[in-house]
Amino acid sequence: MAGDAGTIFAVSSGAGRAGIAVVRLSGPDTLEAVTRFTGLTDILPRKATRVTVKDPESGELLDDGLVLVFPKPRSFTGEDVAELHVHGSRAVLDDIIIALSRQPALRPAEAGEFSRRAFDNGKFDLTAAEGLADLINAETTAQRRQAQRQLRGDLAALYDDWRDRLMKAIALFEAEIDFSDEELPPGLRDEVDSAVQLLEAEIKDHVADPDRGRRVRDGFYITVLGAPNVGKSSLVNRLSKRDVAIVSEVAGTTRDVVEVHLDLGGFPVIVADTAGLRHGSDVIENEGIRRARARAETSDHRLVLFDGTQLHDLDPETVKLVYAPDTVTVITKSDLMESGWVPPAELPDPILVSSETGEGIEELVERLRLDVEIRHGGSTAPLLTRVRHLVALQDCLSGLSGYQQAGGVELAAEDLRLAVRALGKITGRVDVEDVLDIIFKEFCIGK
Ligand SMILES: Nc1nc2c(ncn2[C@@H]2O[C@H](COP(=O)(O)OP(=O)(O)OP(=O)(O)O)[C@@H](O)[C@H]2O)c(=O)[nH]1
Ligand SMILES: [Mg+2]
Repeated sequence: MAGDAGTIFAVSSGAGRAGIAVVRLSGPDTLEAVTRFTGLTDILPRKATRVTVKDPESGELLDDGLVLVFPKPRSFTGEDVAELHVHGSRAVLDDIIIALSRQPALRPAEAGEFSRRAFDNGKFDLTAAEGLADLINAETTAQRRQAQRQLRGDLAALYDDWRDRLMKAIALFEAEIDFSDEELPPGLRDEVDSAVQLLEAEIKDHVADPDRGRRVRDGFYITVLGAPNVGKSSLVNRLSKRDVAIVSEVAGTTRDVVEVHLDLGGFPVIVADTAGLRHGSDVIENEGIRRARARAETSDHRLVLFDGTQLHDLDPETVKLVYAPDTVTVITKSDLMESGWVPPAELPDPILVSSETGEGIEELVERLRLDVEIRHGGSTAPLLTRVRHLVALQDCLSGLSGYQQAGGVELAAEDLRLAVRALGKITGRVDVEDVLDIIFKEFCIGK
């Protein structure tokens, strides 16, 4: 990212035709540029003002619309910001962008540059910046909620609280080193020890299931498994309300893993259709079966399908699969089944569906949604959402355990500093040394 300040501009609304599009500017020459394009000075901050947008060179009318100005520091980036709301056509936007580009003081923004400036100006911490990116990419309700919590600063508050407590522990500990030959309140070391232990327990709890937040962010994986011809592809098509996978009466139709992305009651899921499990007849099919099994193992949930017209002839290998955790047993083709059928004893708690008539599909979706919700924990506690955070928290934990095992006080202090630095890296807000300075200044021990 080019670090130079300058004044940047970009179309901030989405691609394609739209009623309205927003062109945003940020930087020291923003207000001057607005004047050049609209002829207006002293525009009321944060109030929509009707304007005509003209090419400053040719004087040609480019469009009419609204302008909003946000003088620094009360803006998204912390700099002077303006938004031009114009008609969202390619022609209008292209001509405005070309005219803006001709201004020597302005240049097009790079990807993420507005947010980068907001971060540099202390508008938010790194986790909030990541939350904003997630919110922009959110496709389901659960993704939106998680991203908004992170953007709001829930995650930062958690990590900042841990960092503050660790800072205090360090300050106490350093005091003990510095004043070891003088009178010190008794029990100082015990206080540090118990603070570190408590912190360690809380962080360990937070990282215990690092995939929970990740699943909401990236999606839950569900694999559809079963013998050839049981109706796996038909079910995936029914669930996605589209014809994504080829369906035929030929056993062994599906060869590869076919993925569909769905919104399941607000949760993002990735359903994988797979090759029918059998002792395959050719090399390609065998590879498909290997992939099916591999995908099933790494999935969050599995659906194991059995053909309702073939329940007298269950494949023992497939039956074994239903006893894996997070697995739902599904009996297919209910429209072809005789009334009075009895569910086989080997299949626990099956859901009966027909991809032909849609029977049982709602029940299946509800069951999956509940399973996903249980796995997600339904918790509102901030969740770990990124590997970056996990790595830093693991560094922090190794610092804390290093402290507990350290031979001498110098080493122990270094371990604590390592732990606090790792936490600081997650939010990226404050330089660790700065905070240490503040804490030491506030630390009244007569020094
Ligand atoms: N009547 C009825 N037929 C179904 C239903 N589900 C699937 N079928 C039929 O069963 C046959 C096999 O369906 P597929 O969805 O291709 O089965 P599959 O499990 O994906 O098969 P492979 O990819 O070969 O492993 C097709 O002829 C479907 O039309 C159902 O609910 N009712
Ligand atoms: Mg198939």
